[in-house]
Amino acid sequence: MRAAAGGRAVFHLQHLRPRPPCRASPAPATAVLPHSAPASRAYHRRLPKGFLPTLEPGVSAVYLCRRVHSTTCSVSLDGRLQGELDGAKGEVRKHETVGAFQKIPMVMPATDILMSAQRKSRNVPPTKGIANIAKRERNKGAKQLDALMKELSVPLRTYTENFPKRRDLHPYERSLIELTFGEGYYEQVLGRVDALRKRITSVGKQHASVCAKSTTKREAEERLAEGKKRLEEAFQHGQHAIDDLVNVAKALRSMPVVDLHIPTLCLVGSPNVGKSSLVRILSSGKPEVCSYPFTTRGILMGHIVSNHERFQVTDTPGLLTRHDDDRNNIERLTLAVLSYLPIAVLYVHDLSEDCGTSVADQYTTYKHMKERFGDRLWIDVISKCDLLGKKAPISFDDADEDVTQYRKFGPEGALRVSVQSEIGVKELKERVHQLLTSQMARIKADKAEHETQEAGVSVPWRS
Ligand SMILES: Nc1nc2c(ncn2[C@@H]2O[C@H](COP(=O)(O)OP(=O)(O)OP(=O)(O)O)[C@@H](O)[C@H]2O)c(=O)[nH]1
Ligand SMILES: [Mg+2]
Repeated sequence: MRAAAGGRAVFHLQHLRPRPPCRASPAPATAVLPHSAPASRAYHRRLPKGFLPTLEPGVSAVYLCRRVHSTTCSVSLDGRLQGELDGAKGEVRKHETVGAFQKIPMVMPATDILMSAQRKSRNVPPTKGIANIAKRERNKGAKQLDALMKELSVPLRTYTENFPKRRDLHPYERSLIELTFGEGYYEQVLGRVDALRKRITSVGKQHASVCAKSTTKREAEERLAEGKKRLEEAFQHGQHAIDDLVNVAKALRSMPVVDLHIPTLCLVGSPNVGKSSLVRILSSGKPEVCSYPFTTRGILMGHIVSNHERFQVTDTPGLLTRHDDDRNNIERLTLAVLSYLPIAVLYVHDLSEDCGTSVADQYTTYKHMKERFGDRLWIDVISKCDLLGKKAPISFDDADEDVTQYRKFGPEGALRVSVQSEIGVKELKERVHQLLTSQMARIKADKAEHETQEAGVSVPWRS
């Protein structure tokens, strides 16, 4: 069931309504956290309950990041859609970039920050030339407390300043944050880190000032010890916020990176229809393939390299037949890809119903997706065609003539493919290549149009 090829996805921008994390999904999101190593378990220990891994199990985050690290680029989004997104806030940003998660700072674990701060502050000497013992001691105490306060608070300031603000992120990355951690969690963690920084600064200043007023050597020593104790207590009291930030940073850094300038093929369809099996034969991506729905619970990027051309392929979680408002966060990841990235769609239909979703339900979901994202370049694939016609014919009494047609032939122009029997695979690869080449042309045209607009030159054929 495994093979290789490559592809890319391009995304468009449409409305994706934010919702709090849904726990009524077919299985708890936390049940499929990537990797089972103890380190991995520790890493996820403090992630929020609604945490949803966007990285496929078994896929190396490091591999993905290293591979596409240099692909961060700027992209101009469709003006209307970007306007829709930003209009409400009165902000109009014409340029959006992806790749912010690969630039977030490394966060030191709280215990390391504390140990380093204690070591450095301990070695701070008094100002040279103070002959009076009491004055020298209080000078040293105040300086050491000031140093401890700074060593504890400066890293926290660096984090809060250098983690991207959600409003500055590409809409795709914004939705990844929301769907992965749950609404507001990211800001909440950064807020707690900032609150800790303020508390440390306040406690440190207060005790340094008290120490500086000591009248004897002994008093200065006692006030220094007391100040250190209070600072350490304040830090330890709030250090969970830093540990949470460590986990947020790790999760964000391991998210698959997409290059918006490379054509991307996005596989979409109901659960268990064979999307991941197709990703395996089309690209370098190796998503898990299993005989139950929602095997794929996150976004996975694979690549196709052919004749010096590079394409991206993204596997997505299956879509159930229901209203978008009722979708769980796993399904919403698929909508985020479709909504915000410039992708071409490969829609997978399983007319054998081996997937467990009826043909009628698959048709309903397909129609909805086609209405919503029909402006994308698109291929329909009927999967598992080795299973078609194997069962004794059953007469269906479809209420809708369109469903009857769909049951027999699938959507117009659909390709019949079987990964298992290798039927239609060559033709599929050719069609995918054509599609992605057309997508490349679209990307170039959009880029040229954007550059023309940037230069302030009117485009006569568009006016
Ligand atoms: N007979 C047959 N089975 C297939 C074919 N392609 C995939 N399958 C089987 O269908 C099941 C689902 O395949 P996946 O590729 O995991 O399907 P998916 O759409 O990615 O599933 P989710 O990620 O759960 O939405 C697996 O048991 C596959 O072995 C095919 O061409 N023929
Ligand atoms: Mg899958």
